[in-house]
Amino acid sequence: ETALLPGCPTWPEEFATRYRQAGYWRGETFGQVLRERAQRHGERTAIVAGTQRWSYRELDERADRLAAGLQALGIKPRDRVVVQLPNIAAFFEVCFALFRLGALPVFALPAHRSAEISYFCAFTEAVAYIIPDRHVGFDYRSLAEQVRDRVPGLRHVIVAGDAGPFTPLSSLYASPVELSEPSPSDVAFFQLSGGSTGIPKLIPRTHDDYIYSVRASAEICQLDGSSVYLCALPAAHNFPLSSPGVLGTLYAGGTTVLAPAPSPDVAFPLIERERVTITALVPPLAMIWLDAASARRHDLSSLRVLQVGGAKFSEEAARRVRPTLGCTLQQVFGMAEGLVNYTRLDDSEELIVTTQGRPITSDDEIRVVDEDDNEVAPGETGQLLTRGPYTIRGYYKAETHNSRAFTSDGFYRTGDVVRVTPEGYLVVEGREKDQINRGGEKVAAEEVENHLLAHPAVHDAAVVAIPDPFLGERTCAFVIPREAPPPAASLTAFLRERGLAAFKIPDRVEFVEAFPKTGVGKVSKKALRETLSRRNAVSN
Ligand code: J2J
Repeated sequence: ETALLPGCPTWPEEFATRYRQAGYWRGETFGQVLRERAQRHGERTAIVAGTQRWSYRELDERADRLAAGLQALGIKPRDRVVVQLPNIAAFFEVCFALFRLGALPVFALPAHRSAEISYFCAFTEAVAYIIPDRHVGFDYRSLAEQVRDRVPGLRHVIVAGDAGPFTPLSSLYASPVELSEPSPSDVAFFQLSGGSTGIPKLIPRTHDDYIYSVRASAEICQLDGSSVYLCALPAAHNFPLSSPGVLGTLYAGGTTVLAPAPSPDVAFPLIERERVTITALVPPLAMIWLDAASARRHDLSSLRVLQVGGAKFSEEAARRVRPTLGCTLQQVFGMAEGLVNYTRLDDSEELIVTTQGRPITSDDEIRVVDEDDNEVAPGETGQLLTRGPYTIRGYYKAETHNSRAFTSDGFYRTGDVVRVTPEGYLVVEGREKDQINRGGEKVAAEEVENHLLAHPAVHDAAVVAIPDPFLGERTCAFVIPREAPPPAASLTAFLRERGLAAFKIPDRVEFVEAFPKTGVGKVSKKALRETLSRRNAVSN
């Protein structure tokens, strides 16, 4: 047994043994899963993207050839590689090539910009950064130039498409070479945390734990070889990647269709053409789909399951899914750190529309606690703590933060406020962490505050959520200016120039002279949110 990558906390041996004995961890790697599927049903279609259709055999061969080429470039097992690819077929050949090589993808989102990407590259000491040439009007090669200037350790920029000054992905296909299999208990890749701190946190996931969550999720969603999964959300996100997502579909031998955008005008023709059976959305998109589906311009009759998660889906909208789309709603309450809850396909409509589901397995330990970590009475609301066979025991290289984000006995503090129904289902009632959930996109308040504080006219800043009928929440930055307030637009432009992803730019800026304080002298974000509703009442 080899040790885990340094900087990655792991499960104590007694838990690891238990999870193996219970059959959760089976000692498989992602590379082996693909190999086995290619041998079993090589001619089935694995990936559809635009006019490309790759069979399992083709995906398998491409991964082998790319792995050889990446190795020839000098990329070694455990090297970190920041992967920022949108929903294109190359995403998956790159993933599996890296898995086979034992190199570790760091999954960035297409929306990330130079502030985030430079940080990921520097913090993980990445040797390579893999991008598309362009995507929805944005040129990732110019982003890569900025990142390369800021992170000298980055040795390679690899481009799917027109590479410009960088290395074309297409130049890397080489004759397959013999590679040693990575250890299933070692880290396979890094996911990003939604975060609640000043700097983003990285989540180490192992082959063993992630394959378990993917396999069990595929079973819960009843995926098989006839399943067709439409990947409409960005594939790098934990939800469309693993719940059961693209990897679950692959595990089951089904077909994944990659949608370049999640809008009905792009997704509906794909559902009709490819006879899609299951897809996953965040609540704002689900509402757009419900409105568009009423027009009935496309045949969506193949759709059996619509998964909605990432943020709370209102009961009102949830009730519209079956009558409007003729399929089952599945609520999914998950997190990149591990724990995923699903309503089950055969649950009563009442459970499906009023809860966020229950954990994958009874070995997902759930505790609902008060401020002093004491368990609340059954059915009462409290903070959710969890521990289990696919929930991490700590973030990558974050010892100090880990001692706060995990209990001493290894429970992850999710920061979510929930209650458990008599059926054992979770209902998300709120949040205790300092994060804004902008329609499923997570914004760590402190991260944005730190960027605002870098502006010369800003004395202090506090970022809070404001309710929004469409996104659920939007962001508002309260700013104490040093002197006369600068134009709000100059502050948001400043954040953009610093290379912050667009979804983190405050939707609204309010100038104040001081922040309301709590009893212990901390900024009261609750009082700030109330300030806003008062100001709105005055201006309306
Ligand atoms: C309320 N809040 C939710 C829900 C997530 C599957 C599905 C989602 C994610 C995800 C994921 C919610 N109702 N249905 O990784 O595999 C909020 C909670 C949670 C945080 C995690 C998956 N579903 N949330 O959203 O890491 O606050 O993962 O702690 O991006 O999203 O965010 P993230």
